[in-house]
Amino acid sequence: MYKTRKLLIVLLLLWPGELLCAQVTTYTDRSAFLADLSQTDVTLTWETLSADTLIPHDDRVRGITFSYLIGDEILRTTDAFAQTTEEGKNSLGLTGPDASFLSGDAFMMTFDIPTSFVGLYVIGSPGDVREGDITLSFGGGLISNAPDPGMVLPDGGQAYFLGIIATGPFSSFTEAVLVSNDPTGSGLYVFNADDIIHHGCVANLDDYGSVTFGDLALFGQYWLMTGCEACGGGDFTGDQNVMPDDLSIFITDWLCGM
Ligand SMILES: [Ca+2]
Ligand SMILES: [Ca+2]
Ligand SMILES: [Ca+2]
Repeated sequence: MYKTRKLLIVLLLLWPGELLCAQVTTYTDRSAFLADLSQTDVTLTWETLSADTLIPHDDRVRGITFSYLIGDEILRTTDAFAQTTEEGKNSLGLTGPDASFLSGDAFMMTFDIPTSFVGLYVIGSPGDVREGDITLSFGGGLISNAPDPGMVLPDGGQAYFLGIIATGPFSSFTEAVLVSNDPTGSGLYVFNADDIIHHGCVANLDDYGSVTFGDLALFGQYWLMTGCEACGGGDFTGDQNVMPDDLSIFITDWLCGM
């Protein structure tokens, strides 16, 4: 009996880190990451929110809960910087005067729908972020930023992609953490985060659970509207109209996340 208990304790200690360890592949090249995805991906670009929207600790935005403890600062969207897309306006920063994270800051993301992959951009000022400064951890894997940015933005901002894909029989997880290193403890660089990619449901318009009747009701509010910009998220094709081509995408996504 004693031996059985001991074995059980050892098994629990090993669970899931050793017994169910997923294999992870890490990426600093966004195109290579996207090419390897095997599930539907959604991207939190922050564009459906107004600039300066506050995201308090443990608040949820489009299926991701953000948890952090960064002094008395609060996460917020900001339009102060150039974007990774021409039409983009917002990225994620903090309430401080520079609207950015400071080296040493960290936050955790908890996903409503378990995902086997997470990717995002961190964007620093020209020449500020050095190789390995910022690390994403997910599914038992870690990836830090490369020495050179994957993208240089019109205002000189340098965007570094961090991505992790887990594979194997136990490869879905609900948590990822972004950590920025600051060996001096006094702050070396500032950065923003954007374009958070994870497995999700495009048509999850109420940001809650899976794609069901609540989402259908929201979609219905915008049905056949034209020139409605984000259209409550119901314009999946990006033409600012909610038409049969959007409905077709909604139907494809029906019950996604169940
Ligand atoms: Ca954005
Ligand atoms: Ca939903
Ligand atoms: Ca549309």
